[in-house]
Amino acid sequence: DEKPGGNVATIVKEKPKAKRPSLYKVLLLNDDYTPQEFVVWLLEAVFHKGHDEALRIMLHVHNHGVGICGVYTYEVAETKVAQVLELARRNEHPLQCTMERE
Ligand code: NFA
Repeated sequence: DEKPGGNVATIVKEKPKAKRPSLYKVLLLNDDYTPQEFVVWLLEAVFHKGHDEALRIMLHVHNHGVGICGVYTYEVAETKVAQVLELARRNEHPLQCTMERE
């Protein structure tokens, strides 16, 4: 819409800023009382692991003291931790679960 010599608008295409969300590891902690089969069941139910993978993760936690159940965005990780703690509490197991930024 400009006459010669007038202002010429420069159109700058802004790059869509796709900020990747921070990711959080959900960690399961070993204890001496929670039954192994409860941990396997929980890994299947809460973290959608197949039976073999659930067994592998449970044994890793049992043998090493801590293990990763999965990696999620903040709110999903927070929900998983809350679900684990509530299921452990309801079943009177001392199982502990926490999250840590990757
Ligand atoms: N260490 C527990 C037991 O021998 C099993 C367990 C595994 C507990 C992983 C918590 C996490 N009964």
